[in-house]
Amino acid sequence: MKATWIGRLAGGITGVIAGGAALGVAELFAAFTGGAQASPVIAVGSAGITLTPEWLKEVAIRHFGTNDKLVLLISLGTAIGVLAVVIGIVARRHLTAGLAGFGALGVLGALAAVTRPAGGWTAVIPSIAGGLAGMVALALLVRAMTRASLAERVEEPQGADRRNLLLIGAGAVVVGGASGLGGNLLLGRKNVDAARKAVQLPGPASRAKAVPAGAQIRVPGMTPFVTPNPDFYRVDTALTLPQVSPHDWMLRIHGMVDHPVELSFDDLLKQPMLERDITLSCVSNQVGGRYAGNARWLGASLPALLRQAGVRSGADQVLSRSTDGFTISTPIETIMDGRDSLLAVGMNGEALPVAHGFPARMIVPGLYGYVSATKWVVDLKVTRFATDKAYWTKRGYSEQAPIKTLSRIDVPRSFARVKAGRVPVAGTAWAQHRGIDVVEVRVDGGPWRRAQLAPVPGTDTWRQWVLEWDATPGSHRLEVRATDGTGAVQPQKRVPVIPNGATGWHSVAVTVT
Ligand SMILES: Nc1nc2c(c(=O)[nH]1)N[C@H]1C(S)=C(S)[C@@H](COP(=O)(O)O)O[C@H]1N2
Ligand SMILES: [Mo]
Repeated sequence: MKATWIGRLAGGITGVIAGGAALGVAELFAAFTGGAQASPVIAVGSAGITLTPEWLKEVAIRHFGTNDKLVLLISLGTAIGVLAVVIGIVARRHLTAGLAGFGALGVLGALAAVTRPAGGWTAVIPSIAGGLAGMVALALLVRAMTRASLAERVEEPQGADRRNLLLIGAGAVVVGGASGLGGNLLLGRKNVDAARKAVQLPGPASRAKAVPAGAQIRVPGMTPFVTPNPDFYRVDTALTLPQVSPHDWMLRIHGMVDHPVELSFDDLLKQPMLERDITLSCVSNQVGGRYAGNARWLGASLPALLRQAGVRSGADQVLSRSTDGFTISTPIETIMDGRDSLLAVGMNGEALPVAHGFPARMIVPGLYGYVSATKWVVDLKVTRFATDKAYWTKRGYSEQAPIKTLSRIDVPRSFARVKAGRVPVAGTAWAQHRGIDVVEVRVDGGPWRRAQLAPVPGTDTWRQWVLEWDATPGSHRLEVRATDGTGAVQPQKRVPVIPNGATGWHSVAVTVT
């Protein structure tokens, strides 16, 4: 009885060691072929993201925020660990079945890698190599283990067999660890951090309007008017950040155009640069949510680039594509209607952070990110909505998606305890490109009172507001609603994020003592 448990434990350990060797070797091969996207765990994770049903993705984004990928990787790691233990236990009695297990995992990784939009056929190599390494390690370990335990039974001098088993085990650990570390280092060298630091952004041909002094409401805990880059929300389908060197970067503008354009990063920097304050927000943002940020962008005029290419009549869509194959469809009419649509290279005075699309991304004020803000963009196809669909519009989201009016109470926070007396209630409201004209607050369903609005540089950013409240002891519910520049009041009706953005009034409950 005890012996079988020890045997199983040993089997589990061999499985984990062989699995570790497999992953390590795969990582090393990934450094030479296919890159990080082809390493099996990343490839399977990315395939998982693509295959995940929308409702689940929605839940993931909502609950894990930008950590959704970390959660996915940890779950995948755990699943692989459990599978490796099972394979190791099975392999003690049925080596062929164990080998088939690692073979199947290798094939799964290879399939996932080669079906990624950016995966060429070489993307199968890391998973295949890893699978083979796992099989070799497993076979050697199981054979050595069998010999060592046979020796135990016939009570021969067993030192040699034991030593042999330990040596093979240690060897597999060293090979797996070293190739994993080495692969990781080599992949790390492909990071574009150094190239990004070396980028010298040109000065703007057209400066942003000065942000008025009072744009920032001075209330403790209030959201900053300009979101610092490290705090800017991040939403994308990329499991590892695309590392796009500005030296290799090329933008193609093609499709229904008179003169297809090819632009290097240097060419792009030679275009007249516009500097603009624009608030970006995500269609997945819930009422009261944090998937919105405001930055000072620097970029070339997208309409000017499209005019250089000469958009043919009949075209109504720009289908933009990032290096990792993700696509976004944007109405040409919106891009060209006079708003400051940008091919951005700078964010708050520095080159775009890698997480926000280095070296270049689109920004169109007034449209949700999923129909306008392609990061790591390399391709603009001028086309028709009738011909081409994009990543999210294939998955049930709307093609036309102007940002809906939202307002949010930032202080006091929900469930805060405040002292009775004058309490500043402050927050943020946005209706990009239409602007915010009125913000109203009411307490416990009472009459609406107009908040004081902070000045803004234009209609493309969010707007802060504040209202002094005479707080009386007890529990109270504060509600907010905004009116946009067209006179439309933010709808009270709660609608979900799918298919074109949530609506509803934000409220917080506070206790006054
Ligand atoms: N390449 C790429 N670009 C993308 C996305 C993506 O998944 N991949 N997501 C879009 C969505 S849904 C949003 S809301 C914005 C978010 O931009 P941020 O991460 O810089 O805030 O990027 C857009 N651009
Ligand atoms: Mo988004």
